[in-house]
Amino acid sequence: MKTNIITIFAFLFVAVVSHTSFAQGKTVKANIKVFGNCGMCKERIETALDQGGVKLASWDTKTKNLEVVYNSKKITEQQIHELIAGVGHDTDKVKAKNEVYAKLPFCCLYRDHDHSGMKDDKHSNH
Ligand SMILES: [Cu+2]
Repeated sequence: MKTNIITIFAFLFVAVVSHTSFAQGKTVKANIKVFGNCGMCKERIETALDQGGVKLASWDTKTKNLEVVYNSKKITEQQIHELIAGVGHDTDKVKAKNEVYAKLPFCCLYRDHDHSGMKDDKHSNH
């Protein structure tokens, strides 16, 4: 009988410890390829990620790389992809819906035009 009680306590201990580490979550850093053109895209992408759980989101207009730091307990990488696609930007995993993409300003239509050689100030007043 005594062994049984010890076993139960051991199980409880393991359960409490694993639950605690899950509750705290983990800070995860990820690099995600996000398609876009200009400074407006950058603002749109980063604003979409202005969410609880996202600690840092920085998109580079030239490399199309999004650096994101998030708490894995509050948000998943999949949700981050969906948030970006939700504002009209394709990622390497999730594509934006055509109707959302079609509403983007002309200069942001990255599927049809490549503005990588253009300076941002040339199309900031559209
Ligand atoms: Cu843009």
